[in-house]
This record gives sequence, structure tokens and C-alpha cells, in this order.
Amino acid sequence: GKTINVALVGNPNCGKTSLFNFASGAHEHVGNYSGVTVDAKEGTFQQDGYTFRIVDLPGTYSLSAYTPEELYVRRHLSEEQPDVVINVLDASNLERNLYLTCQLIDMDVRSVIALNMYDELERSGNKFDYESLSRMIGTPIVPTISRTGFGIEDLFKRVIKVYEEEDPVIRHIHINYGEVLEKGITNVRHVIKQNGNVAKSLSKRYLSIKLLEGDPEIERFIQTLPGSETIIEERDQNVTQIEELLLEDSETAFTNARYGFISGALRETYEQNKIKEATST
Ligand code: GDP
Ligand code: K
Ligand code: MG
Repeated sequence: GKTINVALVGNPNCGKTSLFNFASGAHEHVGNYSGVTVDAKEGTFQQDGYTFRIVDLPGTYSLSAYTPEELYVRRHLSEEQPDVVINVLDASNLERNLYLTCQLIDMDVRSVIALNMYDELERSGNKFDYESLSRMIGTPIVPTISRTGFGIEDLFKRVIKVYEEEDPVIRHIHINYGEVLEKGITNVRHVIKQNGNVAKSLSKRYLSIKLLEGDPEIERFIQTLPGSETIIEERDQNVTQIEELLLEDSETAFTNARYGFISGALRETYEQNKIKEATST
């Protein structure tokens, strides 16, 4: 049978290790603790004639370059190139969890979302039309409860579909960052294309976004390419332009645009339980 390499990516405490343990039969530590080392656990299991090699990556809120965890996850994604990423979300904290999802979309990785803590969502009485969000972002979403194993078999069935390129929902999308940022992305991307000679596997849109955000690691990577001076110059000009037009620094503008995208998406798909809201104040 075939082997599918899967990486678990999500915020701290969203249930990655519980999912990992349930799927692989491992007994890794679950719950709140601050690990001293940043590392990843690996496990293997079989389902539906496939072998899954899964990696439980450190929890992160973002894929910028500010913490060892963020860098570790990012390097794993670009260097190991897992076949499919399982993006684990805490369904009771969608707005914050979807920030990382936006960055996975930027990186253009093939992913399936585990809508974990689904029990807490049901208990809350809040309504979430996750299938609609799924179509919107072109990514399958499967409800799971890692603690009990609910949904995990279905989750890996979707991973197989995505791996085999048979999933009906999968669609390549972009976060629309708005006119000003999109223009900057287009300009930098164009210059990377002309000068960079970047590996095909690396999304040029992703590199452009990261450069415009001032990401030091991506800048160091670009500096290894022929034509890097022209690329960095184009970046600098576009950052200046963005900051003049939006009156905020470029990195903040990207962060705000992501949260804008998320709140727009949730406005269309998520409804707070009004009764509970009214009585809890
Ligand atoms: P990680 O930090 O992402 O690896 O998350 P863990 O697997 O360590 O889980 C964090 C906490 O959430 C633990 O107390 C788990 O028992 C709990 N947990 C994990 N999955 C679920 C779930 O689907 N529902 C509920 N209610 N709790 C969960
Ligand atoms: K919890
Ligand atoms: Mg964990």
C-alpha cells in the first residue's frame, strides 16, 4: 500500500496530541505543560489500506518567525513537505485558530481541517455552518473530538481523498488582502519570477507576502538567490508605498487583513447562541 506523510499543525491546546495518540496508539503527554525542547513526535498507523506517518508538531498561533515553535513548524512544512497537513482547530475559539489557517493558505499547502472540540461547540449552542466555510476556503473540514476519537476515521478518509486528488472541496484559493497589499504582492512576485529562480515547490505569492511582512528568515533565503538585490529593492519600494497609503506598518496591515478575512467568513457562517448570550451578561 501507499504511505502518506501527514503533519499536525494547530494552536497550543487545540487537541493535536490527543488526536495523534488516538490515531497512532501512542501515549504522549496531553494537556497544559510548557515543554523545554521544541520537537516533534512521530507515529505510524494503518487505515483503509494506507500507511500514515504522522508528525505531531509544536503548537503555534502563527507562522511568522518570532518563536522557535513557529520557525520549527515552518521549516518542517517547507523542508519535509508533508503530503497532507491536518490543521487542527479548537472549535470553541475559531477566530484565533483560523489565523494560522490563513497562513497555511498563503503557503499553499494541501490541508484538511479537523474541527476539534466539536463537543464544546455543540454544548455551547452556537451554530457553525462549517461546510459553507469549507467551500469558501477550498479545504475539507471534518468535525472531531480527539478525546473520544469521534470523527478521526472520517478525518483520515478525507486525508486519503486529498492525497489522491479526489476531494470535491479542494480548491486553490488566495486570501484577498485588499487592493493596496495585493498590488504589493503582485509587484514583488513579478520580480521574484523574473530574477529569483526559486524552486517550483515554493509559492512565490507566499515568499512575496513574507518579504512584505519583513520576515527575516525569508529575506535571508531570498539573499541566497541570484537577483536578490532587485527583489529586495522592489520589496522596500512596495513597503514604503503600502505604509504611505494605509498609514500602518506593512506587517500590521497583513495581520489586520487576515483578521478582516476571518471576521467576514465567520459573519457568514457562525452564529452565537443568542439565549446564552443574553442570560450570561
Ligand atoms: P495540544 O496542545 O494541541 O497537543 O492539545 P492536547 O491534545 O494536549 O489537548 C489539550 C486539552 O484539550 C487536553 O486536556 C485534552 O484532553 C483536551 N481535548 C483534546 N481534544 C478534545 C476534544 O475534542 N474535546 C474536548 N472537550 N477536549 C479535548
Ligand atoms: K480544554
Ligand atoms: Mg501537544
